[in-house]
Amino acid sequence: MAEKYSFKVIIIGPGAVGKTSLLNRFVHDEFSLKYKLTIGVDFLTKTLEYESDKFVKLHIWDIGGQEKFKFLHRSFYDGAFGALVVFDLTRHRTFINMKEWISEMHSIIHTDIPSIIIGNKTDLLPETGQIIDKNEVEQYAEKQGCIYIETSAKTGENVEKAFLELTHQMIKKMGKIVKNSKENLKN
Ligand code: G3D
Ligand code: MG
Repeated sequence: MAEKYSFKVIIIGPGAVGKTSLLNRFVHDEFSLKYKLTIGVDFLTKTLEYESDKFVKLHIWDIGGQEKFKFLHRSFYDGAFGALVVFDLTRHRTFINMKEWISEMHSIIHTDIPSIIIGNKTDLLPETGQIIDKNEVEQYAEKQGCIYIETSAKTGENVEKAFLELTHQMIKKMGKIVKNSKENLKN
């Protein structure tokens, strides 16, 4: 299996929104307490078939227990080519905090990288009701030039879709970079 590209992807957002669970669902197709074992691991790798017979290798970095240690964030962001920014649909505060994560990302990585905003824990909505106004999130995402996707790491709903969408955006961006550099070489 030949991968054409290999990308560093980061998962950021406030604590307990489900970042590690989403990663575990995507990489191992599991939602269980075992995910706790991944804490302390810098990244997980997964090869994804993004189009028929075309593969990409994702190195997905989980901010893990380092959320609180802002001085470590710079090296975490270093070299990231795509980001999943997660909040918890059942806690409004996490939507506010998620915006601070996006600001921090922009202040550290000066170029725009493909990013997806994720509202996680849809499985709990029948219990909690709609706490966060979906229109508000969609408007915010549009302003940031991001797509907004609602997921559940517990049921698996939309998890693969979110990673796949991000991958397509990264491939597109990489295609443009390659094309520009070829043109620059010619000139
Ligand atoms: P984090 O990595 O962002 O800190 P975790 O978040 O993945 O550790 O998840 C925090 C808690 O939310 C965990 O519960 C986890 O099981 C739960 N969780 C994560 N995603 C979902 C989801 O989609 N649906 C539901 N219902 N719960 C989710 P505990 O109880 O172990 O703290
Ligand atoms: Mg975690």
